[in-house]
Amino acid sequence: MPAADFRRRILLTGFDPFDQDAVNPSWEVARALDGEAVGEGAVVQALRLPCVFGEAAVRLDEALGQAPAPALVVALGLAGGRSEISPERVAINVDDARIPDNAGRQPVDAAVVEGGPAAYFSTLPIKAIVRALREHGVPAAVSNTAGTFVCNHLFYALMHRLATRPALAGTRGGFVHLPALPAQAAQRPGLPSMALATQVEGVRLLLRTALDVQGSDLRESGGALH
Ligand code: PCA
Repeated sequence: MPAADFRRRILLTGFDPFDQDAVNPSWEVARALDGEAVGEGAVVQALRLPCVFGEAAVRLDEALGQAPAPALVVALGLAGGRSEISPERVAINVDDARIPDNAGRQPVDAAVVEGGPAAYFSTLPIKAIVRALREHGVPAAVSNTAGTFVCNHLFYALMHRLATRPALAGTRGGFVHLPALPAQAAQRPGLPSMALATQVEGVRLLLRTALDVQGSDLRESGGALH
């Protein structure tokens, strides 16, 4: 059997462009890392998801169901206006769309999972990730809200699967928002941005940190007053 068959799988998702954008850094970063080996014997599998409520989670489910179960699942999305790579702390059980998704859906105050818990915490070591990125010169900060659009929807759906499916009991996962790309900022003066190469390096580092840090996360503040 080839060595690759023994490798652990890291599922790394990115989204289609949305809201009239031509590009989404989350997919550009995921595809740049597709097939790359991270740490000891883990390999990245990139997955492109539609920016559509419901469908994004269905496509994620298909990839989660493949064998072997992934060791790590990191979902990426764009947070236009942020200047740092931001691991999200918490997913909430709410869809409340300010704009329509790519299929024209615009749910308001709907549950992601009917009857599900109000929220799930990321099981990524978000503090250790922020520390590692900053030490390597990549701007990063914990985020305490993933919003209420498709990113939070996917994040909640992911954490619900990881929490409830026995086959995924050993899988860690979470969501990370990325800044816009410079080309996007050029179209919208004043929008913070980060070069693709820096974003790719940051996500590479965060995957390595997530594999390396087992057990409890660092204990240092990543809080916000509001
Ligand atoms: N960002 C949006 C959805 C897709 C994406 O990349 C969000 O933050 O919800």
